[in-house]
Amino acid sequence: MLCKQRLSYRPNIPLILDQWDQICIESLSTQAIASDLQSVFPHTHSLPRCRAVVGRGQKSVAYKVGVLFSGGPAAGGHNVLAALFDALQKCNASSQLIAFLDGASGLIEDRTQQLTSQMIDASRNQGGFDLIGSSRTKLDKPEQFSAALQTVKKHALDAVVIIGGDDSNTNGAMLAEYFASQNQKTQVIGIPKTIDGDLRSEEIEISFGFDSACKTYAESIGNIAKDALSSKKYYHFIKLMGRSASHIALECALKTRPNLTLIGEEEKSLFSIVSELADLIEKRHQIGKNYGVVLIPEGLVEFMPEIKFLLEELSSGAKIESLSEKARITFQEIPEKIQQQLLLEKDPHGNPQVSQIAIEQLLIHLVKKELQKRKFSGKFNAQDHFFGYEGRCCLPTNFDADYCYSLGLAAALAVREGLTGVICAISNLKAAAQHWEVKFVPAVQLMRLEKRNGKLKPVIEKTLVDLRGNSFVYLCAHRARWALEDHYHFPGPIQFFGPPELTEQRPFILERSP
Ligand code: FBP
Repeated sequence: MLCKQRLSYRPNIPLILDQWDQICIESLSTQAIASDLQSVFPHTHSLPRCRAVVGRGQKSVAYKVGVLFSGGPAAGGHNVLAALFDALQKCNASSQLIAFLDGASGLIEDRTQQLTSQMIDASRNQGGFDLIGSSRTKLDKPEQFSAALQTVKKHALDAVVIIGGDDSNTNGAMLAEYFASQNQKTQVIGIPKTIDGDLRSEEIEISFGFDSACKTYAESIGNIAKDALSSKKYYHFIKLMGRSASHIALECALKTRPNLTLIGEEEKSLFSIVSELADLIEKRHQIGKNYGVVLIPEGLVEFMPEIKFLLEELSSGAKIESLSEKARITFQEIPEKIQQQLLLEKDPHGNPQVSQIAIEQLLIHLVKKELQKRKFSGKFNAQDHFFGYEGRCCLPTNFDADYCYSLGLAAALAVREGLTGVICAISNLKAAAQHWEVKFVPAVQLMRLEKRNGKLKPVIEKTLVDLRGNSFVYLCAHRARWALEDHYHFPGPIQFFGPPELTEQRPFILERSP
């Protein structure tokens, strides 16, 4: 019933995008990029940043645009498709929106589906990427680029819109460069998607999906905190998705105020974290509390120096028998099941599969051992949880529904104005949607060379938690109190209808502090 109701929600959009025939693009600055990147992007390294302003733009004609989702789902993706579809139709009723099925593999294997108004209408404001599917296919082999070129030529596409995170927009930048090098006019336009919140820049204030995912997790964390407070018998160790960056854990911490939130970027060692947890449990026991809530970002493993060192040795091909003494000591402390998870292959983009590593269980195991060593006389019963997949395909919040629709319109504008190699950015997101601004950032300006699978590759740099930023500073200022005095917040479910203070709440990551 709710899904059906949501079909008729009309997203709020920036005023500027409402004046379709009176918008044009104004170039802002061109930022010089590092010389090692210039040689990788000889045709696209000097694109300017730009923004939409009132003025006379290009004449709208009929366009043929390809679109694909890439990477993990994030709530709101279908609204990007809906807005693209609507805007292209507005340009000319014979425009076509062609979906590449299952992500970039659909592009290189020429698996397509023309999107119709019935398909679009049935997916407005709905979660998931199921209308056209997604994948983590990495574009880096010459034969993949030439296959993509054949596909866009065959379908005579004016543009390809890639809806994805840092790795997918890296794909986009490479594709834009390749098409330019082949004198192929097809534009490549990116949309910032990922629940992780780590694809950011001055103009890209947040990626879509982050708000819906954090609100979904925060509801469950609040419920668990209420259970902890009611039953008073468990410590809940909750791992949260987010890859390397701890944005999701930090955002959920500010929403729910658990007893302890670990932030990967603090780079604490595994054994100091175990000791901190054991201290917390002892102190709470002394005041009669044998329960609590702990948030753990999944990317913590990548920051703990001992595990980082171990992962580096393992990924450089070292066999268990030939690990250095330092790495072996860490490895031996880890239960066998988790040792196996550390040995998992990296994803196609060279990222460790941190969502598959049960760091929450490892911490429970080591804390138990530590408490035994300390001859702890209280009770320590722990429950482990992992919140990840359930937050990626929920119904988008009003914010994500509006934001995604606006991003889709911005992509259509980029098509009309002939931009390529850019990521669409909607900024001033703290304000009401009417006041949002529309900008375009060349993807290469967010890139650097990074070691992936042992080789230097051009990639969009992940934005990590800023340890001097207001959100983290706020957490630091309050964590000692939250540790012992139970200040849990219980946010409850996402609200779609009702007063704006319930339905329009922005993520703290935008507000900067609660
Ligand atoms: P994207 O970067 O593609 O948006 O994916 C985000 C994410 O949900 C991470 O938080 C998580 O580590 C990963 O996907 C899980 O990947 P998979 O879906 O392949 O298990």
